[in-house]
Amino acid sequence: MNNTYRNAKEQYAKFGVDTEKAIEILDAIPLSMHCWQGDDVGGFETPDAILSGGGIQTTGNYPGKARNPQELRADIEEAIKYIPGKTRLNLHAIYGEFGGKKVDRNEIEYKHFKGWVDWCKANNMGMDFNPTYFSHPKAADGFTLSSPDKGIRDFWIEHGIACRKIAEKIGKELGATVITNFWMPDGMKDFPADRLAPRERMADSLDKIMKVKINKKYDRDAVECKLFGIGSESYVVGSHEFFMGYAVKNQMLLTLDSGHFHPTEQIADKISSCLMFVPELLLHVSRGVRWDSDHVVISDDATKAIMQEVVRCGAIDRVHIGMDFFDASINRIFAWVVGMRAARKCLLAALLDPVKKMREAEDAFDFGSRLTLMEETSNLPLADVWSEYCNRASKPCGIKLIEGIKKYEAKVLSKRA
Ligand code: RNT
Ligand code: ZN
Repeated sequence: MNNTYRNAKEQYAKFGVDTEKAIEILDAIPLSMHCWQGDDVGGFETPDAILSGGGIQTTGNYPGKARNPQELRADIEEAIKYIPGKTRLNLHAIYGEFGGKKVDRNEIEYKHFKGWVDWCKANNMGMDFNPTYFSHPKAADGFTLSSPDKGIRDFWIEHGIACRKIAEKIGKELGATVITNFWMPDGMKDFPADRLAPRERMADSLDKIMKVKINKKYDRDAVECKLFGIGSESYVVGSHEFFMGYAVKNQMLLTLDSGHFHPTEQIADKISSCLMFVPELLLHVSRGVRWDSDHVVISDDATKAIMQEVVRCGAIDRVHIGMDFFDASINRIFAWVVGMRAARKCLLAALLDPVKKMREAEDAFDFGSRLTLMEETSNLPLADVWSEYCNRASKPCGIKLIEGIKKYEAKVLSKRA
């Protein structure tokens, strides 16, 4: 324990906060790292899926993106050298290993993901899963599970069922629960003449997917809402109200993505309300700049507020935290590392808040003391606690981190055509 940390520990203790306890809790909280930052949401289908039809978009073409599962795994291994704490892998269905063959989305099986499971086992990582309802000819019209065409709906229903079965088997193999997240891009660019029918079809399709019995010990399903996307500005079938209702009705997980609401609306305030009516939540921590742009997460106010709510609701066990950003304009390892570290740093900040004292003041209607506590603790030496935590986890900080990743870039990434 060095002097800087000892000093920080004393300063927090004055507010009744135990930094050791905070570090211990922090280290056990899993964060799910999304595979799709590594190759700009491309995946490994044959022929390559081109990011499209999804109302999502990557921008930038920084060299060195992963071109196959081996490269993606090597890159994730590199990123993890700089990411402290428990990291899970969040995989999309298009990232299966299809052996150069065309395997359509409704035909995928566990065997296509076995390589990932073995790798996760070897790296002591849990796994999460996502059906891929975009970048596919049958999603090109902008509709999948809510399509007016029964053939299209049936195809995507089969995909959803296949994914739940794969996730269940992954969970069984890993001996740990997989969270499977359903996000469908379905929506319209311009004002619809019928907002109801697509929603009825979406609910009906999801019912058919969820009807298939899956062991909840190994797989639990989440539905992700969204306000708008590129090409679905006027109407998204799976809106917040739609999926909040669907999740409450079916007692499944609701996914809140920080980029999926009005640009000035934040998800932090929604967490406590949603937790009252759904069993668990999945978070997609992202950073929208003026729109759902999926910038790399940083320790900004919005992210801090999200983590505060998770901690203050006492909901660490009921809120699964996943990342969802994809910046193709910078070295992708930096993107992962910065985003994952920022999310965890915000969690640490939340765990170091003098919540007990603030609540005592609040219950006594002493809002002046509450505000003062917030402000006076806002610049306590969080960085020193963070460095101590990273040291203990043998993860470099600061300049060393930049140097390390740059070395990998020179040695590995820059050699990729
Ligand atoms: C899109 C959703 C969704 C995707 C990933 C790739 O707006 O946020 O979660 O980003 O599934
Ligand atoms: Zn998301």
